[in-house]
This record gives sequence, C-alpha cells and structure tokens, in this order.
Amino acid sequence: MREYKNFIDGRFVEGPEAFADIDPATGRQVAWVHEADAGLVDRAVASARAALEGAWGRSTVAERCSLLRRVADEIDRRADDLLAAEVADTGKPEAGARALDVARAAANFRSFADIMAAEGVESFLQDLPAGQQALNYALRKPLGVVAAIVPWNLPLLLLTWKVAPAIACGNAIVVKPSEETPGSATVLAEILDAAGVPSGVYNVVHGFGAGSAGQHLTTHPDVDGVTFTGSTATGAGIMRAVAPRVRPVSFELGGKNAAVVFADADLDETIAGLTRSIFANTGQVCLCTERVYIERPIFEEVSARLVDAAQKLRLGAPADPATTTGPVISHGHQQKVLDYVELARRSGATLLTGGEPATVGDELAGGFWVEPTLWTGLGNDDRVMREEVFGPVAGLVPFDTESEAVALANDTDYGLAAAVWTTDLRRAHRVAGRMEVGIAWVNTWFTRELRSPFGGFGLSGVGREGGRHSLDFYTETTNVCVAL
Ligand code: NAD
Ligand code: 6OD
Repeated sequence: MREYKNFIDGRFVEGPEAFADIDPATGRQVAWVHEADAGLVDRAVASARAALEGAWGRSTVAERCSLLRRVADEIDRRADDLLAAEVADTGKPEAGARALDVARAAANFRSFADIMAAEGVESFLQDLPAGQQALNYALRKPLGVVAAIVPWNLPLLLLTWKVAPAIACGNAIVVKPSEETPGSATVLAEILDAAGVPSGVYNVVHGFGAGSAGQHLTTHPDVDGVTFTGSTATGAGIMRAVAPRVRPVSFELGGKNAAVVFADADLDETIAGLTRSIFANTGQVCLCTERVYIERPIFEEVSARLVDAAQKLRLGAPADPATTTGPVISHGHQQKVLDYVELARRSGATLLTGGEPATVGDELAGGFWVEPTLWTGLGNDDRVMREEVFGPVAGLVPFDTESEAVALANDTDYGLAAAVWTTDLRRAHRVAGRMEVGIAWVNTWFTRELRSPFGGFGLSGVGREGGRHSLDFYTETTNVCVAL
C-alpha cells in the first residue's frame, strides 16, 4: 500500500492521523495519506518563510528559469511515476493522462521559464514642470509565502499551473492537494527535490478543507497570498476567511459552460468537438460544456449524432487503450451527478441516453461509474440548467436566431468558457466576442495557449492566470520614481 506523507522543509513528515485514498475505478483503497494538523501547517509555512529569508530570496531570474527547465526534464524522466499516482487517484484512462496531464505538467514549467526569462521592466519617462524629468520603473518582487489549494479533477495539471509561476517569481509555496488526489503532488515533491529546488520552497500539506489542512493554511497569518482552484461555494468561503487579512487572492471556480452550434457548422468536426467538450475527463473539467444550444434546423440531426457518439464511448479500466472514459471521482460525487439527473427527470427532461450508474465488469464493479448522459426539454429556468453538475451530462436546447443563441449562452451566473461552432467567419468572431466568459473557443475546445489569460466572469472566479497574467498575481510591484 502506498503512503503519502506531508513534505515540509525538504523532508517527508508523518501526520498524527492518516486517511484512506480510494481508486474511483475500483472503489478500493490505494494509499494511506498523512493528514497535516495545524502544527504541521505552521511548520510548512515557517519553512517557506525561512526559504524566502535565505538564499532562495536572493535567487536570480536566470537561476530560477534554469531550475524550472531542470524540473521539466525531471518530470519527463519520472513521467511513469506521476502517471501511476494520478491514475490510481482518479481512474483516468492512462493514454489521455499521459498526453494531457503529465505532458502539461512539464509544459507548465518550461512555459513559465520562457515567460519569466523574457519579462522586461515596465518604465515611463515622465515630463515634470520646468523641463525636469523623472524616470519610473516597476520592480517585480515575489509575493512571498503562497498558499495553493488544488482540486481533484486535473490534480497535476492544475498544481503545476500554480507551482511553476510561483517558483519563477521567487516565491515559496505551500500546497494543499485535494484529499481525493494526494498522489501526484507528493511525487512532484521528489521531482522538485531531485531537480534542485531548495528546501522550503515547495511544501505539501495533506488533508481536507474545513477544520483540516485547507482551512489551517488559508487562514494562516503568515501566508501572503492564496491561489484557489475549486468550486464556487468553497471559493466564496475562502474569500471570507482571507478578507480580514486583505491578502492577494486568485480564484478559479466553477462553470456552466455553453456551446452554440449554428446550422452552417461542419457537423463532423462539431460532433467530435462536442463529444470531447461534454465528456472529456468524464465531464469533470471546469471548461466542459453542460449546455448545448443548437440551431433548430439541425437540432434533431445533432442530437441523434451526439447520442450515437455518447453511446460509443468506452468506459473501462485505465490501462486498457480502448478506454475513453473513466469513473467520476468518488461515491459522493457519483450520487451528486445522479441526483442532478433525477432533478432533470423531475423537471420534465426527456433523457436521450444514459442517466444511470454504469456497469463496467466485475473488476470495476466497486467503482463510481456514470453513463454518459444527454437530455432535452429543459430551458434556462430549470435549476439543472443553471447549476454546475461536473459530470458526464449535458442538456440540448434548440434556438432560432443568433441573438437568441447569444442571450441563452450568456444567461448564467457563471462565465468561464464557451464554444461556438460555425463556418461563417464573421459570425464566428461576432458571436465569440459577445460571449461573457474568460475563454471563447471557435470550432475547437480546450485548445490551450499557455501565454493567454485564463479565468472567469461572475461566479467563475476572480483574476486571471496564464502567461504574464500569472506574474501579476505571484509578484508585488514597487514603482521606483527617480527625479532626473
Ligand atoms: P472543492 O471546492 O470541493 O475543493 C477544492 C479544494 O479546496 C480541495 O483541495 C479541498 O480540500 C479544498 N477545501 C475545501 N474546503 C476548504 C476550506 N474551507 N478551506 C480551504 N480549503 C478547502 O472543489 P472540487 O470538488 O475539488 O473540484 C471541483 C470544482 O472545481 C468544480 O466546481 C470545478 O468547476 C472547479 N474547478 C475550477 C477550475 C478553474 O480553473 N476555474 C479548474 C478545476 C476545477
Ligand atoms: O488549462 C489550464 O491551464 C487550466 N487552468 C485548466 C483548467 C481546467 C479546469 O478543470
């Protein structure tokens, strides 16, 4: 049985208690996880502070960029170990996890090395009265001790999306992975250590949220900023907890994302794209589509083809190369997704496919499986069309005009992502630009340029990360003004 310990000041540390880590594909325990109590969180924050006050605090950009590249190389070398940990915790199909989650981890480190190395100093020459001038230049400094709270859906991808820019900017970080997925953050500790990241710069505390490591960390008085990715409800609670200390925060929260399909769309491309955007990672990507608006003349055809594509997905063992779709993360989450399907039924939906726990053979019988599910017959007033389900489900809705489609897509309290499917160039730009979301894709989905801004409107979050936008969160700026 694996054992995941906390990583504090360069050493693995046991907690006073341990909890079970469950493989959602089988429902069986795969590891014991050492929970950090308040004392261990204190030690992790203190070790991060000590690193900042030591040699790490004097590290140069060039040194840190080289370090990030060594980390990326070490991730490539340890790819199999990261993959094994991630798959055991999530039940994801291995091939997809290798291509996306593990590859993105290395890419995150390389990308932030490139971005940091290219970063200049903002400066303004200012005219003063009587012909005098002043030179202004903005110095970026590390934010300090950063607390990072990470969810379970893309644990390694989202963790490294925070750790890489934090290190690039010279911070020290304490991460609290999800209790559901403690593995990859722990393996990453070994990787960072082997690549030469100094003790105290990367710390891991394991545990839960309220009353556990998550709360101890986000409310810790010596934390200088909090970056959180997770649900809107949890994020709102953390906002309240951090507010009295007025610390910088970054919140990447939930979504209820729309796709808009026009009658002129290339339907082969659209069906393939929608199948990914609804069912990728078993619908457990914050960017996944849960509302599909389809122009009426093609509504029946698109619905039928989507049902066919959903029924062709192969739920199965992660190691089987034919598997396209894994389980949902936990028994509790399976129940939540099925409760939403039941709510859809009670609201008058017509189930087109799915809607039940899936059976996938004896070996996986204890796992948390949900059939890929599509329904029609509901509108934006129905609760299940407004709240994030975060599972392999979507509602299909017809529309008649472009302006109606834009209004329907934007009629949400969230604002993370949208996808527009059309071959009309002018309409593509027009409609994408009107989407009230952080990312509007046209004829694609989850195509990520790591230098581009990432974040959400409304309930989907506060702030932007990605490329130089991440530097704005992970640094404080001093403007120096010199009268010449
Ligand atoms: P969650 O909010 O339940 O948990 C996220 C993390 O917060 C976990 O590590 C959890 O232990 C921790 N936590 C919970 N309560 C806490 C507290 N009181 N104090 C400190 N930490 C606490 O979310 P989840 O179920 O793990 O993830 C799914 C959610 O995350 C979905 O809503 C999804 O949309 C969202 N998400 C958003 C993005 C994005 O980039 N916008 C990316 C991935 C996931
Ligand atoms: O691709 C990314 O950088 C990113 N933050 C993805 C988030 C996915 C949400 O589940």
